Order: sequence, then C-alpha cells, then structure tokens
Amino acid sequence: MSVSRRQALQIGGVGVIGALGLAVPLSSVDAKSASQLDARNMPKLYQRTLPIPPVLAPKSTTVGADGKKVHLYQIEQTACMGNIVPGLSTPLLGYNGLVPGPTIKVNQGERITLEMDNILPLFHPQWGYRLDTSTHLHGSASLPQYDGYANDLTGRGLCKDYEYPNHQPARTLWYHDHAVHNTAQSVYSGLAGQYHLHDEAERNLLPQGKFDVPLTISDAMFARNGSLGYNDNTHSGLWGDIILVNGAPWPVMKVQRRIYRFRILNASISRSYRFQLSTGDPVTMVGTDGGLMPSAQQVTSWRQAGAERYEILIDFSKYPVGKRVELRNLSNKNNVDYDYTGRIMAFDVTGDPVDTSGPAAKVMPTLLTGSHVMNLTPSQSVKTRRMRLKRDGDIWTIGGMTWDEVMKSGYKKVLADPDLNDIEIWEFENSSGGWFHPLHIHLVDFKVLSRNGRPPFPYEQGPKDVVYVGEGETVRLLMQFGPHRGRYMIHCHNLPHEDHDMMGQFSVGYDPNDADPNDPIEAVKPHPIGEVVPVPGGAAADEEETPTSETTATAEATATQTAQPTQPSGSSAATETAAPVTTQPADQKDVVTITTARHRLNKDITFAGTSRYSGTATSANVVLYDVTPGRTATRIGTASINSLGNWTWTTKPGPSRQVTMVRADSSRGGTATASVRTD
Ligand SMILES: [Cu+2]
Repeated sequence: MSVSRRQALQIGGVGVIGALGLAVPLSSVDAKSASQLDARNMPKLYQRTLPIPPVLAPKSTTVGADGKKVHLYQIEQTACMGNIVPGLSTPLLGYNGLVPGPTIKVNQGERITLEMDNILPLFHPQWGYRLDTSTHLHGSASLPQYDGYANDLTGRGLCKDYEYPNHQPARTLWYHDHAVHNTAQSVYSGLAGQYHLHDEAERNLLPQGKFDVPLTISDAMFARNGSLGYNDNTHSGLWGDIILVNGAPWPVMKVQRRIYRFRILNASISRSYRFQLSTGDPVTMVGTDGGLMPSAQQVTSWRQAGAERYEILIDFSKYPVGKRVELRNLSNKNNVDYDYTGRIMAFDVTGDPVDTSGPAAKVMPTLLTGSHVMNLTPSQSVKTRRMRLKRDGDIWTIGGMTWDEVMKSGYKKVLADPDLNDIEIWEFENSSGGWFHPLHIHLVDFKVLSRNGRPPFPYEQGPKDVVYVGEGETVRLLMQFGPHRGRYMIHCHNLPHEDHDMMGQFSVGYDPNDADPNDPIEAVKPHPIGEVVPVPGGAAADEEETPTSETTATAEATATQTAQPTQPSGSSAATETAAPVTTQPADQKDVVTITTARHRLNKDITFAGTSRYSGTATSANVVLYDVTPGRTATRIGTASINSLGNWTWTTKPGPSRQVTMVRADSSRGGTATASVRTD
C-alpha cells in the first residue's frame, strides 16, 4: 500500500492544501512522519505530565422512587483550542471544551440523565461537514432512543437528554460521537470521553481514586500550523505519527512504589496497538470491555483495536526509585508506523511515601468475578449466524450490508432479528489479508468462544463488546439479546470503515415492520437548549417542534436556565444551580478573571478574560451567565480558552436586555463575576 500524492494533499484539510502539497508530499508509507510540523513544533518523548481529565460533577442529584440516586449531568459540545504540540494551538471539538471529555463516574443502579448540548459551529471549521451530533455511550445497554443511533441527530442549538440505566456490572465505558458518515472526523477532532461504572465487587477488588487511572490513547497528524491533518487513505485508515494519551503527546506519569490500575481505551479512529512494558514484565489484566474478568491474567503483550478497553494492574513496587518504565507499542499487521509510534508513555517510579490505602495496593488479586455472559455456554444457543466482513469496491460491508441500504429501507432492513433473551452464536469472517476490523455490537456483552477454531487469547477471556477480527481470522461470539427490544447498530470500529459504510443493524424482540415504541430516531427528539428537561429517569415528554439550526446564533444568547434566582456574587449555590461544574485534582487550580465586560445597548456585548491553570489540561472553555441582580440566571454563551489562557466572547448586534453583571465559569472549575460597563 502506498500513499498517493492525491491522498497526501488531503492532509490538513482545505485550509492548508497548497502549502502542504508543495512542501512535503508523502511518497510512501515509509515516510518518517505524517505531520508537517516544523522541528521546533514537533513534540518530544516524555516531556509532558500525563493529564487526568476532570471528573464531571452532576448538575443535580435527586432520589428516585426506588430509593436510588438519579443524577442530572450537562455537557456542552463546543469548538475549543488545545495545546498539543509545542508553540502552536490546535482547533478541536470538545465535550465542555475538553479533549478528551470529562470523566463521568457513577455507581451501579444510580441512573443518569445526560443533557448533551450542541453548541458547535454549524459546520466543521476544517472539513466543512455539518456538525450534527449523536452521542453513543459505548458499553451501556441503553434503550435504542438513547443509544446514539447514527441518524438520531442533534443539530446546533439543540440538546438531547440521554438516559443511562447503569444497571450493568462495573466496567469502563466511553461516550463518543456517532453521527452518520462523520463519526471518524468528529471523534478524531476530540468528541470522546471515559465513563466509569462502579459496583461493590469492583470497589472491593481493585485500586480506586487516584490509583485508578484512565488512559485514553489516540494518534494524530498535524499540519504545519498546528491544526489536525486528516488522511484516511481512501477510507482504509488514518495513521497518525504522534501518539496522544489523554490528549498529551507521549506523556510521563510519576508513580509510587505500589500497584496502579489503568483503564486503557484505544480511542484511535483506525490504529491498533500491541502494548508491552519496556521491562518485558507482564501486566495483570483484570478487566475487558464489559467489566471484570472471572480471573486475572498475566499478559506480556496484547493487541488492542479501536474502542476496545482493557483494565490492567502494574506493580511498581518491584522497581527501584528512579526507574522509568515505558508503555510501548509493538504494532500489528496493516498499521502504518512511524519513528515514534512504538512509544506510548512512561511511568517514573518515585521515592514518595507510599499510600497503601484501598484494595490491591500491594497484593495482586487473582480471582475476580464472574458475569452472566461469561457463564453462558454454546449449548444454550438457539441459532448461529455467519457474516463476512469485506470490501466491495469503494465501500466496506458487513454481512453484505451497508448503512446506506439501512437508510434507504427507512431503517427497517436488519442483519438479524433475535427474540428478546435469545442466546445466539454470531460468527464473523475476515478472509482478507489486507486489513483488520474491530467489530462492535451494540446493546450486548459477548463471550469470545474461538478464533480460527482455537481458544481466544487469555486477555480476551472476559466480557467484550468489541472483538478484534484480524487478517484471515474467523471469530465466534456467544451472547444473549436483551434487556431491551429494538433496533441497534453493529459496525466496524475502524471509523473510516464505519463511515464508508461498514454498519448494519439488528432488531431484538419484534418485527422491524411493526410500530416501535423505542424507535431510535422518533421516540425522543432533541429540544432547544435551556428548555425544561424531563424529570431524570422519567418518561421523556414529547417535545415541541424544534427551531431550525440557523436560528441558534441568537438562541444561544436568549436561552434561559431553569435555575433559581441567582446570587449576584456568584456564590457556590448559584454555581450549582446554574452551571455545569467540573471537579479537578486539588493540585490543579484554575484562576478565572474577567478583563472586559462591556454592553453597548441594542448592539453587542463583549466579554474577555483569562483562565490560568497550573496543570496540563489541553483545553477548556468558559460558560458565560447573565447574573444581573433580580433576574433569573441566564446562560448567554460559551468561549474557548486559547493556548495563552485567554478567552473572548462577543454577541452579534441585537440583544436588547441590559446586562449589568456577568459570571464566567471555567469548565475546569474556576469562576469570576464582574459588573458590566454599559456604553
Ligand atoms: Cu473495518
């Protein structure tokens, strides 16, 4: 496979085609880098501290009729700037202006309503497609209307309230964009974050708190100006030369001499990894996509494709103070590798006092916990279905189907129609030698029975929802369909494959021609941001018809919060009721100031300020509120913080209300209030 000049020209998108094409055409996959950065802007290994995404705090928490907590969360999808490469800023899309998005943590049985606000630009600033979004919580058995169905789109100025039941066993999930035909570029631009479901078994067995570390790994390529490049080699795959962990290139983490737990998510849109420690020592694998394995596995290296999650334990007590342990990547067939794609991150063992609190600080667990799916046996299966994963001309197909065909059928065409609670074996064959496919089935956890007739790898012997179907491989999977009826997607998680057009659907528990009370597109519609949200966990009311996206430039300025009257001082009470709040590690202080607050009557409103941060988060935003005394707090806009920590926000001419006081809340937790000068 070689990269043609035409494909090389695609790097960096519309804005930089000319400069890139002339300067550094990529002639082959042997190119030493995919990025076009000047040497001084090229990140170096192990210079950055590993950023830890903040844990999102709920906007409110109530107690449901069942006595369990019900949390309301709010996330704004925004354009933002990241500091990824030295000396340059990178335009990104973020959840609350963060890449990756904030981590959501929840206990089993506690329900979540997630209000997902789309305040992105109408069109992608680099690639021009319309930024309608659909949010999938990957790993959750959500109802179809909350599962992020590709065509269940939320346009700019609208929000959708997603309901997550969290009844499953503890696991590492992730939320990411799933918009039809644009998932690859939207996830690549930053729309991905981790979501941790905890339960009692897991809390008693595995490290918690700061010893429970999310590692979201991705790869990227950059244009000379620091913006993201994009080249998916005619939808085969995007192979970046810069490896990011939690949004930082090749970071370092200081560790105590004890056991740590790492939740490794491969959020690369195409690249698969074969991870190994530089010491050659095994890690202790304890969790797969669907949660804890029945027993821990000692694993020296493992391959991990897009969307797969593995939870590993590393015991740093066996290394001397000052030792650097690297997480490396030995790669797999049909990835394109560059000089430093074999490196991921480093752990530096410190002589700091060792905190041995919590489970598994010093002793590795061996027996973990069983699960419903791992206890299933093939003899319980009522049906075996076989599907091939292949390329047909310009498009990728799954069981001979494409998503385009599903759309053209009015979303009725299905690959399979198991009855509710049926147990089936699904077999996937990839007879090509030229590519691998991470196959993801929504709704269910499955057990990998075999690969090419042999047992699955030791590290796959836990509940899964993505399986690596490698070159020339046939995998057999066992699963039970439930607990919901309805239509769910199945697709390749090499996202350029998914978008072109390797996705189908299956229907659980009824005839797809019947009326569907849980129709993934029709059952719950998006509504304008700021409208009263349904009672968390309750039945979602039918919404009024929604405004067109074009009206939203002013909708943003007039949307009102359903908040209590606000204390103009910006006290904590006001913050809790009116704004999304993020928490962050205590050593990361965010200081927000407002330097300009000006309102020209019947003309524009301008605010500017700074947001200084001691940590290494890649990006953030501020949300601005009108907190004029005597008036209900009103969100009036969002501004991205640039690489220097500055932000500005200006309305278009038009707002007539006089604003006398404004509050700016950073997505990293800080807040500031200022009087507004009226001209
Ligand atoms: Cu694929």
